[in-house]
Amino acid sequence: MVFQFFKSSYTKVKSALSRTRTRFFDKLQTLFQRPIDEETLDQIQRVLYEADFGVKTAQELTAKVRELHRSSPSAQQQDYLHLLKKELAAILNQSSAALASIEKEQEPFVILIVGVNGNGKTTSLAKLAYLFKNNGKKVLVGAADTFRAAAIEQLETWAKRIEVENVKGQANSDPAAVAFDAVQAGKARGCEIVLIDTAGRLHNKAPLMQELAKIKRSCQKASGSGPHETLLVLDATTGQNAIEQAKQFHQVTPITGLILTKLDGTAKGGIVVAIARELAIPVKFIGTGEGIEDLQPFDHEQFIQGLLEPA
Ligand SMILES: Nc1nc2c(ncn2[C@@H]2O[C@H](COP(=O)(O)OP(=O)(O)OP(=O)(O)O)[C@@H](O)[C@H]2O)c(=O)[nH]1
Ligand SMILES: [Mg+2]
Repeated sequence: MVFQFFKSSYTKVKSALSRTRTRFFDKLQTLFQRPIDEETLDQIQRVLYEADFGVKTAQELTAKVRELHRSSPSAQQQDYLHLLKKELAAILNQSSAALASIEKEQEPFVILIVGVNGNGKTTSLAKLAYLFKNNGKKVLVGAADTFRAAAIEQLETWAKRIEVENVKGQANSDPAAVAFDAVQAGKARGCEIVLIDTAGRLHNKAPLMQELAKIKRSCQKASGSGPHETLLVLDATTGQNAIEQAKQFHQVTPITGLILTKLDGTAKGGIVVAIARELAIPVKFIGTGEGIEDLQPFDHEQFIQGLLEPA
């Protein structure tokens, strides 16, 4: 199965980046109009750092600006912006937003959603389910967050609203068993996509991380070939800590892609670049709001344009 229908809406990406753009791009534009001396370069580096691009990237990009100024002292604002766009593209280009593809006989396509508490797992899962549903896929969601009764209800409410199948267990029951049942039910009911929600867990709590590995094995056992994607949900507003979370989750259960939520809620959208730089895991989707349609496949060209072009 190949998911060619995922198209990113630039209007949504641009609107989600508006806070970052006002805090970062506007300052940068002003700085590029000044003489590029050491003080201006310091400020450029600070602006990059404050937007969460990460120390290394902030230093390197500033060094590139210095180099351009040395080699072409007459360079203008547009030349510097062009340089930054090119450098960012080189960093972001490395990751592909495409979901894995599977053969028809391996269906259902199983996606496991994991992450730290409150990062936006359940909401992103519902948004993804909606995206698949709207593209003609038969979808089932499994409520393997059995830790909180409210979580089971939350997913059930979404499932009813977007009209997809739902499998749930009892509160406090074994989440691995619910995941197993959900995949089995997906198979039996001829679903093409099964999305499994899991409880929020702190990346430094070993028993909870082991539980995740067990849930994953359960999906494997039930589907034979899945989970085909294990997507880690990161909250863009948590800044550099998101990178640490990703490293720890990846160690316990290999992550195939990231969903970076709440880009609309931060002025530090540079975190996308820091993540691409630090982790060999592609950002596959970005969360651009709380609504059901506010999930976009990550398109690095749109992202750079949204960041470095006037509104
Ligand atoms: N603004 C904004 N809010 C979001 C986004 N994604 C999720 N949220 C909000 O974040 C809050 C938490 O979302 P949930 O989906 O319940 O998070 P969770 O990771 O499932 O939480 P736990 O199950 O408690 O670990 C909700 O209020 C969501 O509406 C986003 O992209 N933008
Ligand atoms: Mg949840």
